[in-house]
Amino acid sequence: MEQQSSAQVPGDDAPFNRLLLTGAAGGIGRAIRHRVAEFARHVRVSDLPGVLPSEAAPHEEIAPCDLADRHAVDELAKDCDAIVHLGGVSVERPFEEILEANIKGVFNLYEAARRQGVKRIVFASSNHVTGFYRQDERIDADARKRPDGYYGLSKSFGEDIAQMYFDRYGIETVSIRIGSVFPEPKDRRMMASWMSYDDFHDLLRRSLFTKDVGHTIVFGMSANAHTWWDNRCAAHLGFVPRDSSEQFRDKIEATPPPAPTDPVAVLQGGTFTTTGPFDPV
Ligand code: NAI
Ligand code: 15L
Repeated sequence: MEQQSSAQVPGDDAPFNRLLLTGAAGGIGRAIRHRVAEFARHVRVSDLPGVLPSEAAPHEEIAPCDLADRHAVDELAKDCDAIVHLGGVSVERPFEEILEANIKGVFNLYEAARRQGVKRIVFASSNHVTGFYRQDERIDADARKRPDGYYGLSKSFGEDIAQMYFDRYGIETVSIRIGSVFPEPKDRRMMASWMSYDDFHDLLRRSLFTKDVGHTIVFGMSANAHTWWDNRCAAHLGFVPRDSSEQFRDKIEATPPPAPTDPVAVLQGGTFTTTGPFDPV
């Protein structure tokens, strides 16, 4: 269990009583788990059975759950005021895997939110909802979706279900079309798409606490020197990233460049645009 600093221990004045964090054992989940303590008195920490360490901080409840299990997800959302939904398959995979974790999973989550009275969700969407735009195009959240595979399709479905559950039931969501949240960019493409954990944390706070977001779509990126995304449609969140991928430029540019026609150099979705099909021809 990571050490908690006293500044991160929630007090009686924490804004939410109980926050649910799905995907808590994943890369982003591990990085932000201790930080979400400031958002709620109790944090329900969830991931697939068997992948979370059993130790919990005093404010945490460990709640293993397969998102594809509708009844279990309903129980998971009980008594929660808000949800940060990171759980699911995070790369391009055969449709059946995406269907269970991401499509049924996000449906189960929104149904549980409706039944349990959850009013705010932050959904980890992805830049792969618009992965077929070229890297020399600049798009905003109103641009037509161009998913680059089953994974991107599942995130597109997640955004649509978020819109529908706002229009029908008033459940508010911020869908963060995350670029690349890692300790540092891994290649030239990520020089444009990279987002630091600090910037992600700041955007998370704004996504949870800005009033009247309805369903807002925001691109999750740091203040990189060159970006493909324009966040004018999410200006009401007041998100101004502070970090930049520039600090990694020399290291990245010391690696061999891809061929100019390689999708990783041409399309915003990079290699996701060519992963699969998975079925034999
Ligand atoms: P990750 O793959 O490291 O973590 C995802 C977690 O979800 C894993 O711990 C996994 O066990 C869990 N999970 C998978 N299937 C599940 C199921 N059926 N039930 C319950 N839990 C399940 O991914 P990462 O990088 O931490 O990303 C978090 C979220 O953000 C994911 O939804 C991903 O699609 C999204 N995202 C991440 C980006 C990034 O740059 N890291 C970029 C764009 C989107
Ligand atoms: C994603 O959606 C993935 O979850 C992550 O693993 C990265 O590959 C990221 O997009 C990206 O586009 O760099």
